[in-house]
Amino acid sequence: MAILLHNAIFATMTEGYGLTEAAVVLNGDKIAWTGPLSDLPAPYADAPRHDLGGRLVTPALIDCHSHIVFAGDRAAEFEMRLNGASYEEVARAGGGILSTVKATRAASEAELLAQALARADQIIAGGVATLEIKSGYGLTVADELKLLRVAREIARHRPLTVRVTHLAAHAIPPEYAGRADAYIDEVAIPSLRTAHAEGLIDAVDGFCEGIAFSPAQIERLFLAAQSLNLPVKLHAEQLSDLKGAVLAARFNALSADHIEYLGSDGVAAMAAAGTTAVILPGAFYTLRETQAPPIAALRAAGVPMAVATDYNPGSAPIASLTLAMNMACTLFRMTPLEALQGTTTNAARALGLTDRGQIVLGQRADLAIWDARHPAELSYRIGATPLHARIFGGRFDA
Ligand code: DI6
Ligand code: FE
Repeated sequence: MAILLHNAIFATMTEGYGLTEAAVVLNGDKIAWTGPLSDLPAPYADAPRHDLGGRLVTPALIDCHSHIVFAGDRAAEFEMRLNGASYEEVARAGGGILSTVKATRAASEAELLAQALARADQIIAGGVATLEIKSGYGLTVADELKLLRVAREIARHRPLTVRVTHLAAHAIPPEYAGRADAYIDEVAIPSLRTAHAEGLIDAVDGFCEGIAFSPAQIERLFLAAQSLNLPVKLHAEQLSDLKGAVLAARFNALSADHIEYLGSDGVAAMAAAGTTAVILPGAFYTLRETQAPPIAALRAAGVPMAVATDYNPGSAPIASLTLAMNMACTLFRMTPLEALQGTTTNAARALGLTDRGQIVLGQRADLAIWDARHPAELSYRIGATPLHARIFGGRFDA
């Protein structure tokens, strides 16, 4: 079933914004034709026409880094930090990630799914059609598998493509305190093998940080991922420079994420490997960090930059991808064009997807229609989501 979209400004995201007023035909779940309405091929002459009233149309947004499968919330921790505690102090005091782990382990799969679906709905309402979701709040083999199943299940309930990432190497649970190597051997790697065998995962991630796992521990996990032919990603250089991005690049990682403390060696390694930088200003903002990622150096080196929410209960309780774009511009001096590339073409790249992120022939028919005239408005507005309508797989949302 084909539909025709016209009277709109399309940001095709080819060579910059790639703005055009040409018409677009969607056929099934693919973009089937673009061009001036006067050249419409005969087979599409009778396709239902949608006059978009001069609105802006972009590829549907892609949120390439989130942790939305968890139970509970961390409003109390938010308050604790406002009373003076640092993120690391909260984590070392057994709070932080571990309080979410406790609540998540206690929750049933059905409860986790219901909570995750509510968060997915918030994200979809922001114009997103592809969402990456990580595990990482279970931290036992059984609980990590539980989270991964819930993440996979979401796409069966919502018009959304979900890419699932294994993140058992997210934190060291209390029962493994001081035994991070044993955790990698007994939980992270076995859960990875089982999850892969059950078809639950698309990529493997880890948290390389003083409060989490060392580069040597991450390397053992990455070797296991490599033996299963699974692509890797890494939370790297968020709070310190452990050279995680250099390690990730050595494994041809899809992305290195956060990277506030990335050095010039990391920038060069990512550029050489084609690893995408995933910029997460929501966490930087929430933690009131002061060291911004080296955007100018990444730009100069030609490292592709993506922007994501990092939606999680601790460091980034942010559901809005356009707000993350605004923060990337205002806090990190990314340009509105880079911010939109970061949630379309480069976000697809960070997930290893080549079938989406641009409005061109043959790409998936996932589009966002905005109450806006120029793409810079998406990064410029704060606290309003100017989404007019969303199209997923060639169909308007009901
Ligand atoms: N880095 C982060 O910012 C989040 N995870 C990570 O590896 C924090 C997750 C949390 O605090 O719950
Ligand atoms: Fe994260």
